[in-house]
Amino acid sequence: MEKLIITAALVGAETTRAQQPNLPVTPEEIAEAAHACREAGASVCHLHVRTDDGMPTQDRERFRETIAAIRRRCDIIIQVSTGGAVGMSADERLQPVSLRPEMATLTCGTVNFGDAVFLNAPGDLERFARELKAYGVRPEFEIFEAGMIQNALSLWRKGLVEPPFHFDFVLGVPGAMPATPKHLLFLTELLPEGATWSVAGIGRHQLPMAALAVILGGHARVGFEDNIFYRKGELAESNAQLVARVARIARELDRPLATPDEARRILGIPR
Ligand code: KMH
Ligand code: ZN
Repeated sequence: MEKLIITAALVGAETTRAQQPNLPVTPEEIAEAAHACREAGASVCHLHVRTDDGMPTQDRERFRETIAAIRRRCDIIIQVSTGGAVGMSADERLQPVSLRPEMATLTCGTVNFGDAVFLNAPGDLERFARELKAYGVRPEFEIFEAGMIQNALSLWRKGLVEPPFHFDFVLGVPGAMPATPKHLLFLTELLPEGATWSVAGIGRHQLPMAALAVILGGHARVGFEDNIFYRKGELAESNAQLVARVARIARELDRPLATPDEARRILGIPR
């Protein structure tokens, strides 16, 4: 079994300060949070950014500033979001890719997302894949439903993405695939040979999904993007507190944590 990669999803586009007072928002706050998560055992940072008034934005300059602030503090793989927020155009969402981060997300289809629709039309998938390829950015395929794995493989058949492939199962979004062991196992069985996977359980599903990933040989994503609570009725103090708990579980289960360089090797990211 490979070492465990913990991804810290620090900010997201939906979580607000009103819901989680410790949500990092400014570039400096996000960089502080990334550093604390690295110290706690994370090797990847899934990155969204916000405007000064806390609204989600895909502004390239805001990403540039935030990435520089993270780089000043620590070495961690930076994975920019190309999902952005529901309703953003493809042009808007793609902005941070030209900064040539090590990784970016690539959502592999359209899905109901609470009361909204997260639109990812077939033509957009191809465009996102082309753009990532052009800038030498490794994709992480975001999988909200089983059929999205087939969409990722179809990009492969068209020569738009190259192995090794890394998939992230986002489970427990209202309107999409539930976060149960059965659904997770089903998804892992659909992956092509040699692919790696992580799981992001939404809300109360974050902890059990992360624990399952540790046991099954997958990788785990935690953080305020997906869950703001430490336990029922108790807000988490920080993103790092959520990372530290998964790191403790992994140690107890004898699954060592990957450093950023080890994660680069596992994910096929050139150093
Ligand atoms: N905010 C969601 C609509 C990603 O980062 O690539 C999309 C999302 C996925 O967060
Ligand atoms: Zn995201």
